[in-house]
Amino acid sequence: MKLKIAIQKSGRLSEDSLGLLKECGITFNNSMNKLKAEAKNFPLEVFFLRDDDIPQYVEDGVADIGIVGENVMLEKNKAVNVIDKLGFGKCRLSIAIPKEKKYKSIKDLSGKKIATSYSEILKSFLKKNKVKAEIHEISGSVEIAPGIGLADAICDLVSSGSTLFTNGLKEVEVVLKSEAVLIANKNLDKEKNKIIEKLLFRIQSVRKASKNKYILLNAPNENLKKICSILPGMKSPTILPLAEKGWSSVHSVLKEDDFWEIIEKLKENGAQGILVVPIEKMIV
Ligand code: PRT
Ligand code: ZN
Repeated sequence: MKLKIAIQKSGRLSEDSLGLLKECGITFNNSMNKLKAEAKNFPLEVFFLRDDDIPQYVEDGVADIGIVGENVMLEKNKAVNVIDKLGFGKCRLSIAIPKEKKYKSIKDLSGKKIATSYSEILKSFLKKNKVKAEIHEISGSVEIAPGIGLADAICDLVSSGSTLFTNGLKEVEVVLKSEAVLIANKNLDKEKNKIIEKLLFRIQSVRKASKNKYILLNAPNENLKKICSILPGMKSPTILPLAEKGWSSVHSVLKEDDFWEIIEKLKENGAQGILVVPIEKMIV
């Protein structure tokens, strides 16, 4: 029995999707530019597909699970379960207008023509906000629509914002924040769910590890109590005596988000020789 996973064949999510499986210790036999690949050391078969097709394939059970942007999942509105957020492919779906146009509130979109490839998501966003606007569905190069007189506004994905900028547009509303998610078919049997559980355990260990750093530092013994109270640690920090009298080595785990703040406090409290190293896997 093999679990079938659908991932994007070539695009923004391809490298990270495959990279995640590899970080989970899963390796593959055949070359990657085919339609399918079989894992050597895990009951997994990978299908490489266009991202737009992934929700449908997962709903139909052609693939058991899939990795796709939340934006695509919501737009396609298929009956699938979301099992986990994956932390990559982050972007937002936003409404933008020509930068010289005035904008006070969402009401300013009333009666306007908005070009988008995300008409379903946009439709429900406008409805929720009680705005009546015309949606003009186009499949690509949405950002040029206002410039060629096709629309007054656009609703498209944004990450750095440079595409909007170079097209003379400004972001006025965030419709949705999105990242890659792991979706699953709704009717999987026990055996497949077991494989998913195993895979999910590995994914979560990899994700946790990437969010945390291992820290080693030297501290004078009289400051140890204070330094330990600054460090969160998985349980409590490890303390080892140094050869030099009156000093100890302290080891712990830090969250990436708290990193700079904690480092500063540690320095203020006499920590020296601070080393911060990445963690590959983290099992808690
Ligand atoms: O061929 P296939 O249909 O599989 O791929 P695709 O061309 O439809 O999708 P692709 O590879 O472009 O994107 C796949 C997924 O990546 C999207 O569905 C999102 O979930 C996610 N993602 C993250 C993005 C972006 N960031 C992103 N910036 N998808 C698209 N963009 C585009 C956006 O449409 C705009 O044209 O990048 C441009 C804006 O980028 P900035 O950095 O200039 O703001
Ligand atoms: Zn696509």
